[in-house]
Amino acid sequence: MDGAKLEGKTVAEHIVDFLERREVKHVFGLCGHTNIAVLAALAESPIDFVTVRHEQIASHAADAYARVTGTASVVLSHLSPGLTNCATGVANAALDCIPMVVIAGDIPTHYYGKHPHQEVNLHADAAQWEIYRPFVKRAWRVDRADLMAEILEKAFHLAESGQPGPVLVNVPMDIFSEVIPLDSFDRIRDNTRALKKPSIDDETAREIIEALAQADNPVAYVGGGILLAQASEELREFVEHMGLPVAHSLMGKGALRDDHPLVLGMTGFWGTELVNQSCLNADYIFAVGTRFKEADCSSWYPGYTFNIPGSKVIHIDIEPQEIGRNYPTEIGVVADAKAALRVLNRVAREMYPDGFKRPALEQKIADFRTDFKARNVEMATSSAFPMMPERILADTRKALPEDAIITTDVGWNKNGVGQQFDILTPGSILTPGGFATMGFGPPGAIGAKLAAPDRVVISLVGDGGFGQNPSMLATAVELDLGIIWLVMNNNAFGTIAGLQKAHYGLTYGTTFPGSAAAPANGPGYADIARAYGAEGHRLSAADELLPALEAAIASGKPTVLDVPMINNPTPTTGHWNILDIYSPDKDVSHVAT
Ligand SMILES: Cc1ncc(C[n+]2csc(CCOP(=O)(O)OP(=O)(O)O)c2C)c(N)n1
Ligand SMILES: [Mg+2]
Repeated sequence: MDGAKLEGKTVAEHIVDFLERREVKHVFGLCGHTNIAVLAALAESPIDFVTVRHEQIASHAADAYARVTGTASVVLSHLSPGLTNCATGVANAALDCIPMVVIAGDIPTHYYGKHPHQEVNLHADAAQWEIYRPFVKRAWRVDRADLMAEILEKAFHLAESGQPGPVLVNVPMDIFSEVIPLDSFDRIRDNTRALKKPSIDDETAREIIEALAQADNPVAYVGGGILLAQASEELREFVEHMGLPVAHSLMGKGALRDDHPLVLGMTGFWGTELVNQSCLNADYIFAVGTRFKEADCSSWYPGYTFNIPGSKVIHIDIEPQEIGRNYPTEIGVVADAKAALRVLNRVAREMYPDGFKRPALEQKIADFRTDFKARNVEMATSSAFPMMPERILADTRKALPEDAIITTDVGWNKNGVGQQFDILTPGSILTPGGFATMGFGPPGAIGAKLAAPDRVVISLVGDGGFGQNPSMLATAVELDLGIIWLVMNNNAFGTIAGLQKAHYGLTYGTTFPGSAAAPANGPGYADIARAYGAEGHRLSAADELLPALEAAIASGKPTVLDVPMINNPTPTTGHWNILDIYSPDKDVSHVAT
């Protein structure tokens, strides 16, 4: 050790100490000349650095990791192209309210504005941090080493509190290497690491219970806020006591197990008739942890998913901006879902000890499920090859244990999964809801597996989505992560191909050459997997899928299953406003192929 190290430590070393004290176990990222001081400090730490081949993989993996652990994940990025590569995953996390702290290296402070290597300086000097402003909760450029302790602490607090989300701590590389006193972080050492969350008062709770008790057709409508607050148990207790049927947004999927007798299903574009009709007929909508966004509300057109006004809205959310944004709200409450539901459960039991039972409603839900399954059975058992998407989903559900973690991408794997794939453990589906990012699922599975190594992790992904980030296989193989990537290969950006066909009668720029059965020039995903050192299998008959999945689970090896699939759109009873943009005055259905 040299003399300077005896009296101080570099900022990079302090940062790593701080992360250790916060019990961070993994940092996701990619190197560059601006962040190797941090990597050198990480090399001496029990924290594992998960190195990737593209920064988007780091941010998607970190996003999924935070979804599973429930705490802020950490990304370490290089400057400029590293940070912009990383941006899509950070924005994806932001739109789904996922806590994340991105630490990025930047040009040295003494070269601000001189155009040092890779500086972003077109509108302001050393301005790369501003690129993140529209999607992070806050971006800091750290211009003085002695501010690092309090900025890092604020960064974690902000990422995890209120409506969670990513933050950026942008650090000029000379600051990482500055030596500061050993006690520089002492003043924050004894601060609490977690903040208490806001709840609801008894008076408002009574008002809500009374409104729901008097309602004829109340419906609970829940979103990802339930899962972020880890409030599934409190939700279950409340809806069972009040006899409320439960509709959910895409992000709210799995808030209650899908086979719970009160679950209606996912609303919106890809909702079923039961859920959309139940919401339309509701006199009260009891909404928790949701933002009523377009896809979940059939573009807010009356008559498809919600009929508001008409139905009255009670809305509980941690973020005031979400309340009343799209629909008039009768009672709005800013509160954490878990804290609020705890109070509501206590007050409901005080006011109505016997609770409410709606056997006719439960029967209606059960009948619909039986009927839906019966209507789907032909497709769900079809031996057609390329396979029917319904059969792929049915066989996958059969092969997986109840607590398997499923990452989706966008396409059939998200819309069809939201509609007809039962999630049986809260928080076990990770989906890119707000940003709908093609390419999220495969690297997301890496983060999920690192966070929950003992659980089966599968990425359901389209061929388009898999093509976005195949180099994530390098990381999975290096870390020997037994993940399964099931490529639902319809040889197309199928979801968009379906829309284009419906409105323009063609598929130009939306399908790939060749066919799903015999891709003339298409990539061989199984070959790609094997080239990276993973297992890779291309299926040649529908009956091969279930055994292939079982074998992949049993092997515990990283495995890509390339599954040829018919390019049929996900059926829907909802509505999407783009119909009126592309085909005004025509009765075009997005179900058409
Ligand atoms: C990064 C990104 N680019 C483009 C889109 C628009 N988009 C939505 S679905 C889709 C097609 C996805 O294709 P694939 O992964 O093969 O799934 P499929 O629709 O065929 O089931 C595209 C391009 C997007 N959501 N994200
Ligand atoms: Mg596809």
